[in-house]
Amino acid sequence: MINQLNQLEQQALSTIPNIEIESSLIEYKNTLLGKSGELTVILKWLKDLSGEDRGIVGKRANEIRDSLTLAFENQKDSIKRSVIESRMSNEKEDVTIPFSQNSGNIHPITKVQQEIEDTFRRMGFDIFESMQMTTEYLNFDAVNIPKTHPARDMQDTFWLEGNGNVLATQTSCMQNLIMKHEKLPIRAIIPGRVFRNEDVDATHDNTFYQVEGIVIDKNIGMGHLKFTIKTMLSDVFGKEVSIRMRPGYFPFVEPGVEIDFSCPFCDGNGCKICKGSGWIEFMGAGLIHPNVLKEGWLDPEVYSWFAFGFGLNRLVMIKYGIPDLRYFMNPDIRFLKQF
Ligand code: FA5
Repeated sequence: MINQLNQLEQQALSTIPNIEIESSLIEYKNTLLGKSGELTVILKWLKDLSGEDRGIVGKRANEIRDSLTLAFENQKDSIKRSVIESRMSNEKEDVTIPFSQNSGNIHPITKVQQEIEDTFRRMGFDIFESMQMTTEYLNFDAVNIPKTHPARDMQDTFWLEGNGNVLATQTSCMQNLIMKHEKLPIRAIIPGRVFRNEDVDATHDNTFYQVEGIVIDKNIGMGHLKFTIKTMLSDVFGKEVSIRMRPGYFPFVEPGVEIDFSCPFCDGNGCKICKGSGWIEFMGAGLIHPNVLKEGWLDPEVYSWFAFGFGLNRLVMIKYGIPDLRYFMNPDIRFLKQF
């Protein structure tokens, strides 16, 4: 029986390396090691042998099963390798195909955001990214909008289940963190994605982008705010624009202002884009409210400040004449290719 086993092993070990197709290898393995394979059948006969013979034959049969199993594994690996090698040598890349054919574009919102970041960097500002998910405290309480304040209703909020967290409704949710954790003086802009539980139409989405700005330094006033916004908008439109301020209400600034800029398409003379007024309503801003400063551990005796926040989608719509803000979230390549 030992001879029979040795013969079986020899024959198998010389056959296995010549099998080049994986399915044939599996088939051959079954004829030897499968349920009714040759070696399995021999192992079944063991029980009919006497004690001493059973030990000797059993040991040899198990050795052969291990050596064949290893040989099958090695051959399987080698078949796989040669399949990959032959594909690699046959499937050569065609370097003549123009590779720009399907390349993407930078989204217009990202493009304008990057331009704005460059302008602010030149003015010595740091750039922080706003959080998309935040706490009720940072989004509301820390910026002077306590629970009972009617201003909470101005921003329809997506509340997250369970813990009082929210999807950020405004990039102003970063004000408190920056005041507490950044070294003074602070000059920062904070672009970010915000969410409001609003009905979607041509000028309102439930997901949009804002850019927040905070300056905390000595001897800062409205003139600095005006210069900063004028510089940014003149860069965005590639020509000098004028700025005007009107009183505006936001709980986190006092005094608060609404900022408009002169229409860059008609130079303030009146056209379709500015609805004949020569001005485009743009953003909220003001000097930071004392309650917000106290909440941010700052001493109003030494420093002065301003903050502003605007909708990036709206600015991009004006810059490129985009009639409907729903295009921004729509992955239509014909829209995106224009920028
Ligand atoms: C704010 O969110 C204030 N945090 C801005 C601010 C910061 C004021 C610092 C003063 C100081 P408001 O809710 O107006 O303000 O939103 C700011 C801008 O976001 C709007 O002018 C508008 O351009 C844009 N916006 C608001 N709601 C939507 C919406 N549903 N879809 C698209 N853009 C929107």
